Amino acid sequence: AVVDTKYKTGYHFQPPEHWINDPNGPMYYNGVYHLFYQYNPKGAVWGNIVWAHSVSTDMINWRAVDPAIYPSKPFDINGCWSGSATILPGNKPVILYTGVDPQNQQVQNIAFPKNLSDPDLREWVKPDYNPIIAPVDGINGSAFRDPTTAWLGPDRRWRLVIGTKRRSRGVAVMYRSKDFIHWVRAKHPLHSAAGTGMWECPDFFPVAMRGVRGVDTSEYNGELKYVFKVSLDLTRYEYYTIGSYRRDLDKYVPDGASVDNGSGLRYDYGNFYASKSFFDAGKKRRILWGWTNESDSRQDDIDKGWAGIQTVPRAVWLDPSGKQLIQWPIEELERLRGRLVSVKNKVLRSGGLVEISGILTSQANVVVSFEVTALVKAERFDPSWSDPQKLCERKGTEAKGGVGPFGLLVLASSGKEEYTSVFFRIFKSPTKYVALMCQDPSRSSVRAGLYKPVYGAFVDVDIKRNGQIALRSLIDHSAVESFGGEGRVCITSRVYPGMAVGSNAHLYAFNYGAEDVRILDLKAWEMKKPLMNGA
Ligand code: DQQ
Repeated sequence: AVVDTKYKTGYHFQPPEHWINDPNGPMYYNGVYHLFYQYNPKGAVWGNIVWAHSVSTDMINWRAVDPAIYPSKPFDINGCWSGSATILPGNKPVILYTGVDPQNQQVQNIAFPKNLSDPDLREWVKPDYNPIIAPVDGINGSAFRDPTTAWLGPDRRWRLVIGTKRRSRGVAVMYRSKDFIHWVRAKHPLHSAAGTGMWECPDFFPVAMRGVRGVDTSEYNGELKYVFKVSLDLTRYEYYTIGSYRRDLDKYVPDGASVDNGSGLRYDYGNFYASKSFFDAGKKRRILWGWTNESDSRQDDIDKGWAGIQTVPRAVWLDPSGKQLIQWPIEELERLRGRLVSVKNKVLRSGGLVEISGILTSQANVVVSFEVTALVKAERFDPSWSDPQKLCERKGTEAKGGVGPFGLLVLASSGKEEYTSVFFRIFKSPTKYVALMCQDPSRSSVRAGLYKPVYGAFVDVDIKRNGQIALRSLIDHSAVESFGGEGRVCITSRVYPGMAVGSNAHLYAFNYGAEDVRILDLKAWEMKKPLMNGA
């Protein structure tokens, strides 16, 4: 098949061709990172799903090996869907995944590496005693999938959860096992929430209360908080809460700092779904992978011969406030930084626009810190503005403000017919200042027929403290992955410029607010292309 490379990303994970979706079973084993993912070996639309498999020593350069798990037995003949890896004591990896059986029932299967001394763990064995967990006793067999990484309890029993629903209630049904093969359903789910619909790809893991260090899923001590995340197939958004894990009840209890439903906290307020984390025992950090779908049409995907990427792997840890997570691209990504341009201490006057030139900006990484010199002209924040995405829709790039919009225009054509904007606005409420971050692709392409949602989120920064707010954007041809407030808010978009392609893509810093803003420090690097699965 011929693959149209015009919009292919350079350093975001993807295979040379065809459809991909969820990241599966990410793990670290003997110095090698493994990423499996949902893959259609026959085309650029969802279907024929297998677990494709890639290996890496830095999570940036990837080598493709043969698919690890593919339909071959009754227990997975209609699809090998999402799942997770667990490293068992004695350093033995195992995979649990959802198989779709001849009756189209979703069942849970186990697979083991055939040869533990193969560093790539290329071959996986699916024992004939599969499935190991079936949808019985009232569980809906068409809504029963995506087993988590298992964790060990003080009673030496393993636990895992599987996403399901009861009517419109999302449920993380829990199972326990002594031997990892025989699983018994717990009377009570680990967690559930009314009105959210089906829970896909649940994830449950501990985070340290202080510091950036990651924690193994089975670790247990008094200094931990827990994160519970689900993907909602109704809205195609994810949300997470922070809480505690009541071992006595085997229940997760959210702290209540954010709401426990689809309007809650998100890892990414943009195009990001079916995410999964794992503990990197090599560098002692927790890593998050997420899938970013295309925003062009199904026919566009078929025509270009590929669809879907994974976001750049992000390290995740608890914000010192304890109320949310912080995410940051893994440090290994910085090895791809090439030519650099920088701007220091430059005032962006009201209405100002500065081009950042001298490098190729279609595959780049921009890091900028802005200083808001005065807040007097900040617009009043209306407390009824509870939905930041709507606020970003109403107050787009062009809408003049008091403090902001200021930020970046990326993948812009020289005449500004096309651009994607990433920006902040600062509002004043009676008690505090409110920072809004928006990513707006509505002018990203002159082409018709594209999905161009405006995304937004409030950034929990204290702008009054030193007037500073930071932005980092990973620009990669058709992907814009942005981190606001040092990783407090992430927003990923897919864009398909018609003109702002390759060396015709420009980068600008802008300020369309009434108040001046200063660029304290801006650095933009061209990004090199890593080895990407042979593409
Ligand atoms: N994708 C998989 C399912 C999962 C969904 C199938 C989430 O296991 O629930 O490709 O995107």
